[in-house]
Amino acid sequence: MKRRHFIKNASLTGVGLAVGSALVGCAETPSEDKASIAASPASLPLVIATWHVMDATAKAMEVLQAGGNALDAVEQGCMVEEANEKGQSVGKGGLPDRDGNVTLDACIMNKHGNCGSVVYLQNITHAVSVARKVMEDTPHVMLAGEGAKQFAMSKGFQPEDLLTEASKEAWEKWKVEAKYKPIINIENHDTIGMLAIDNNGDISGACTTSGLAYKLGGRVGDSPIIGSGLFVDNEIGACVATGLGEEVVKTVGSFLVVELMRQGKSPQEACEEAISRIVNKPNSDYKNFQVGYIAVNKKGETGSYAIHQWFSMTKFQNGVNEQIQSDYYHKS
Ligand code: SD4
Repeated sequence: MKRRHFIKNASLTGVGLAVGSALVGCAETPSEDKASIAASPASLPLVIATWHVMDATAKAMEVLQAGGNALDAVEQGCMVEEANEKGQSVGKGGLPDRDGNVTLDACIMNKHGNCGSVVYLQNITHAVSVARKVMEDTPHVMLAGEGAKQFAMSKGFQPEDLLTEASKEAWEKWKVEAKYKPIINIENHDTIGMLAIDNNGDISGACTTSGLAYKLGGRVGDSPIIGSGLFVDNEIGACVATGLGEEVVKTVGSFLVVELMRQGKSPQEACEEAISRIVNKPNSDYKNFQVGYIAVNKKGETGSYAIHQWFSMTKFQNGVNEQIQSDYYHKS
């Protein structure tokens, strides 16, 4: 299994929705090369992504090595996972909300600080590409729901049923086990966030997700929220988040990481500080949820950090495409 499942109980204040938590999943063989070790002076181009997504980083690197820019690289890299029906996380095959609807959130941000985003998008596999069209072809940043879908179709995206047999079965099983009660259930978190620096030294990022499995209908997480799920500042660096989006939004996590890098912190230090803002809140329930960040600075140094074990980053640089096990906060 290449993805992790966070399983346990955690109630989301106000909506009585239980969202997942403790990590019982698994990661691929961790590299000894911990992300906390400072990166050596980087050679470009460079791609990093959340979790174990080597096909996606390979695609992004192929784009960069062919002379493509970082924006094309992150879009095409994320599209690999969106099209992967076996990954029940992103795009086609994503796990649905509790009513059985697959709803996607995605965003993209370029070297100029321009961005586009879609929230609660249905029936369109490549949400990241729709987000790019929002950025490039409209005066807006964000389109939601039916409007986002209509916009996508006007741009030639074909509507399709994103609920695969496997995801439908998982949802039906969830309904039986959880008795469709909104307090205790099992959730999977999944997202791909990707950051790239191209041969010109320019940075772009993207993030795409089906969000929390079995979420309330209408729920939107951090992933399409610029500054929370993703932030790029071409002068400084970039960050992308994964995990329980509500906690990322509350701390505007990705923007925070980039601002910390602006103040002189390394990507690793900045990710650690952003996690500490979450876990050190009064009454933080951090033992029952996961958040992870990956970041890159203008020098091509990278970092990653999470609350819990098993978060990882895939990094493709200098001809090596590898999974790097992330350091984490909660060690006991
Ligand atoms: C969300 N942050 O919708 C996303 C979920 C996620 O790995 O990252 N899963 O809250």
